[in-house]
Amino acid sequence: MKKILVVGSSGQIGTELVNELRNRFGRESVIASDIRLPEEDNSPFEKLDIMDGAALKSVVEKHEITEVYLLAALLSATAEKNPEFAWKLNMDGLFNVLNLAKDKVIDKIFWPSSIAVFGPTTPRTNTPQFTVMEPSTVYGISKLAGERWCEYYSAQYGVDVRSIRYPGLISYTSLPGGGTTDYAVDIFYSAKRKEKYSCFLKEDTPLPMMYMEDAIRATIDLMEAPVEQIKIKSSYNLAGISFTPKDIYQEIKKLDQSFEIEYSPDFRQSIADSWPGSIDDTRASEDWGWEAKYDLPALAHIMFNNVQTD
Ligand code: NAD
Ligand code: AKB
Repeated sequence: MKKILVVGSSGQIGTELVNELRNRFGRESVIASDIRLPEEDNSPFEKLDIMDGAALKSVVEKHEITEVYLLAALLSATAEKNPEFAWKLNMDGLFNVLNLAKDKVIDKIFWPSSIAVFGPTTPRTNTPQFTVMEPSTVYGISKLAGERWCEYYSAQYGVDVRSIRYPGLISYTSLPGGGTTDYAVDIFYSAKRKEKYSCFLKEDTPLPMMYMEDAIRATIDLMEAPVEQIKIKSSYNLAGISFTPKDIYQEIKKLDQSFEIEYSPDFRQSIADSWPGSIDDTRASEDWGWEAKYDLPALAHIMFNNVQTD
């Protein structure tokens, strides 16, 4: 019987992923876990530090877990402030889970990579699945190393590990956790509070983004696809919408004419400048049928109507 453990369940993705997995497979089949207690009742829940391999194994054995979704990590902006810890968390957590699968304690793993695996020497437009990858952030380096280890564990030990290079994810149920794409969520809170938004990126910085519902559907579709369809064992490119801060500002202004923005780029500008502006996700479409649903107007409309500012 399928029994899922989500590690990092209190974060931006985990909050929505746990809900959707429970809708599909039943509440008791999905165990949430994090070092941070959830804001709302998220039982069944285990307080778990992914860097503690013995504690992870004990939770997995206690609940007879068959699949792990590993979301715990430091994201790009936070990681730059603490590179050594980011490397440790992002890599040790992955090894602890990969080794459980190598030892046949669990059957399947989902581990997210990121557009951060690409770097300044990568073609920026319609970035191909296979291309130059020289990331310049500690976060990107950890994600690229993680991809190589996933492919290695698949080839050497037959581990079934599946991965997506998520673009920046946009959602209203929980706040993002310290990334460079966070501006595209923050901007809606300013708009709803009727405050001028101070954007930490320049107006003409294109980045790949995606509405969370698309990302959750992609994640579960990938995990549920027959194993023979999963041809890429490192991580799949995934595309949703590409836009600049100016594009999203203009979209929100259609919903509130009085909304204003100013641009005050900080250290995150150089991170954004090193990433692609758009992504070619043909292989995800061909191998397991991926197709994005949400465009920029739909995303802006949903976000504007749903962010809670009190
Ligand atoms: P987040 O920061 O919102 O959530 C991460 C969660 O992990 C937090 O709740 C945190 O408390 C928990 N955590 C941190 N250290 C932990 C530890 N030692 N043990 C257990 N839990 C721990 O991040 P997110 O946006 O939900 O991202 C999840 C994953 O998806 C990460 O690997 C991230 O790199 C990847 N990703 C996210 C995006 C995005 O836009 N959100 C894009 C690309 C990739
Ligand atoms: C970040 O900005 O760090 C994340 C990501 C694209 O990986 N949202």
